[in-house]
Amino acid sequence: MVSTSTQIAGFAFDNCLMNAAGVACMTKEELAEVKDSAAGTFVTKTATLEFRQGNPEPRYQDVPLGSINSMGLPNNGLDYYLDYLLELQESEPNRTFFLSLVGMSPEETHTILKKVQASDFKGITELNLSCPNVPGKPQIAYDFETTEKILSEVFAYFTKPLGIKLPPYFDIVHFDQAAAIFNKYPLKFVNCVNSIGNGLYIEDESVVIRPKNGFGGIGGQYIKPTALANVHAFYQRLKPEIQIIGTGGVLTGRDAFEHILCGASMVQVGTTLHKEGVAAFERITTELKAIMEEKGYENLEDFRGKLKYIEE
Ligand code: RRO
Repeated sequence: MVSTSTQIAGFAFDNCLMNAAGVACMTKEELAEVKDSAAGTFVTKTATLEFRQGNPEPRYQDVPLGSINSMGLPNNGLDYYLDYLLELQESEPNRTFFLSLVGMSPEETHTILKKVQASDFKGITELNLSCPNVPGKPQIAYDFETTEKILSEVFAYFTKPLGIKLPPYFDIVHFDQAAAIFNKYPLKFVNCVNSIGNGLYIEDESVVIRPKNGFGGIGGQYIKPTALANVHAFYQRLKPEIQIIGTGGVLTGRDAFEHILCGASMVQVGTTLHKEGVAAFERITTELKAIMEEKGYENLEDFRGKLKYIEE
């Protein structure tokens, strides 16, 4: 019997596939649909302290090789997601879910994390350090000084399981510098990667999304090689207590297999989930299990991180 079960931060999940934050997770209804699908768990849309309308539409476009978005952090506010997660803790006490969040400023991030710390929330928190789409707000994790300051302040009071969502990095020195910072803190995971920020997609003579004159985060097939490189670079550099969640370009079981081979303990599906709906989880799981069966792997530990190099 082949199993795709996994663990993150000591919590067990019966499948390693889940949604990527931003897709199918804005409302309780969408979250319930992911929860009741073949996915192992869900993560909420990144929550800010208060409700946000986000950027003007059109702000998300599926395109043949992926997607482009400039949503601008629309969400229902922390309490909406936290209340739902607290309800689920009662009705589904044997499952663990992820809460994604970030403030519009470091101060707001601390206010939010202190509320989560003070609540009865027993799940996993993902701090989004990589939103590319709020005009005037740079992607936090491209600024190593600010990132380190936030993490050092957060771990002075936050004791619940916490991981971070990262933007893609493109330079070996940046992998080294980022990993050296993350290794100083009791992070449970890093999630690689958010969308590749500020791409431009053109149809005929026009952009396809309204905000920022068409600039937006790129997801889907375009980004798999970058995502795999980030997963593996951090798998090689981070202390073993910090697990990796792999996100980016997962259309098939083969894509999920490659993320795990690069070191991922959980694999998230964004653009494909948007295109195909929650049926994608069952299809990708079936495809992943078929690959594992053919190779004689019974569980993810049999091949996680075991990417082969060409010697000499
Ligand atoms: O809401 C968004 O525009 C958005 C966010 Br917060 C993010 O982290 N990644 C992304 O592609 N879009």
